[in-house]
Amino acid sequence: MEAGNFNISANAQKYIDLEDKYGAHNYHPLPVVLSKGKGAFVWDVDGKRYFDFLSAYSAVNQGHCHPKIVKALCDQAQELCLTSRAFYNDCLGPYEKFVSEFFGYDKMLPMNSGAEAVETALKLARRWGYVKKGIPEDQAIIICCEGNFHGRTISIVSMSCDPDSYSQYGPFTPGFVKIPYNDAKTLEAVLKECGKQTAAFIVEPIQGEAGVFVPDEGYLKACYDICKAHNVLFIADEVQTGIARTGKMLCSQHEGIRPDIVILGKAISGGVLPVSACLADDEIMLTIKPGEHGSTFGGFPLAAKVAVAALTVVKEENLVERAEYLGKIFREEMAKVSSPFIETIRGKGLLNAIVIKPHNGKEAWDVCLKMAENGLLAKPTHKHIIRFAPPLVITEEQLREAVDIIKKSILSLE
Ligand code: IF1
Repeated sequence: MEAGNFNISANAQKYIDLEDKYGAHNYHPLPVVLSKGKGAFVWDVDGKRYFDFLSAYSAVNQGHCHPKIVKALCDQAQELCLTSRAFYNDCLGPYEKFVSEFFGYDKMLPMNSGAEAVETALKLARRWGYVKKGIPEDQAIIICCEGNFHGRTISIVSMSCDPDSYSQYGPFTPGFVKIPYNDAKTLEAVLKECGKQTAAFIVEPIQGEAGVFVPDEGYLKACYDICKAHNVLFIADEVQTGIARTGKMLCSQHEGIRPDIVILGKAISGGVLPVSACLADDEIMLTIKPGEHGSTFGGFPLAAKVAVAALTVVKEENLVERAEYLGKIFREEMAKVSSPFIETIRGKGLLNAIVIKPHNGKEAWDVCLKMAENGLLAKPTHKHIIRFAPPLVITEEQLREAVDIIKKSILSLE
């Protein structure tokens, strides 16, 4: 996509050229080169300030370079960085206790990327299916939803319906059955037919990548009840929706359900390190025995200290309440904008999106370039949907200033 008349300085172009020459071309970023972040803001290499309305896809809920989280990183980095799990250390146990109690589960299994935690959940579900449910070996089914995004490993893209995610990466991992999102009836029909062989149902409480697709009220609860009726595990992928983003600590809590397995990533570290985890109770978690799963860096001392600090900040700074309150203001203010570009505004808490109707030969990408010119960063997903997800530490005054930038940018393109 073109950069339009977006001005790229020689200084910025230098960095863009380096990535082009020496880096894989597996992304198409907006032509903005960042060098500093603090709170709800980032600055580019020329010193221009932007509101960050992507938050690294909801990894920076606590704001960029939060001092308490950075301090936890720096302090631990001078003591002990990595032991591997060949030995114990004085950080992992306290971390596991903290996280298990924070979310109310018996145990957690620490990993690094969100995809690794998703893979861990899939392995836990299959293992539980064989060991506890008695599904015949190698025949476990896991049901997933069309429009999902759970990461980019081969097994995860085996669940995907997006050719950009899966095409020419086959052969794919078997055992996944895809059903429409926001459709509990189909889940019930599929489980009536093959519930005995089904280990789990994996779902995003809100489909982020699909364009902040908020399911109907009661959908998650209905699916949860159907899973319970068929002795099927309910897995919530809260990598993007978790950690206060949608106005609850976990998005699943909007419907009062307690998933059998919760997958966390991104903001569990406040965007300081790749940290992820699976949460589950003993009946599920203890089906994996010593030496049957793990990772060199999973739960390492830096991650342990950073994640405890990051989760502490969420509570200390009331980020759940802030996301709920400020999200309402965002949607109310944007609903006041009358523009041929705006088709739909949707979201929960501070995970929102605007569906852009192309107009005047301009589309979502052009809106994002114009917002960048005006000092706000956001990026389209699936061509016509712009996700708006600022750090949850944004103040009401800053949010209103940002909304004015969004309005001004959209109106200027008409
Ligand atoms: C990219 C998308 C978002 C996720 C959910 C697991 C993962 C993700 C619900 C895997 C990761 C990231 C991946 C990142 C961009 C971003 C993304 F556009 F790719 F789809 F947020 F919507 N479950 N999402 O959203 O976590 O392995 O990345 O740590 O790949 O460009 P990860």
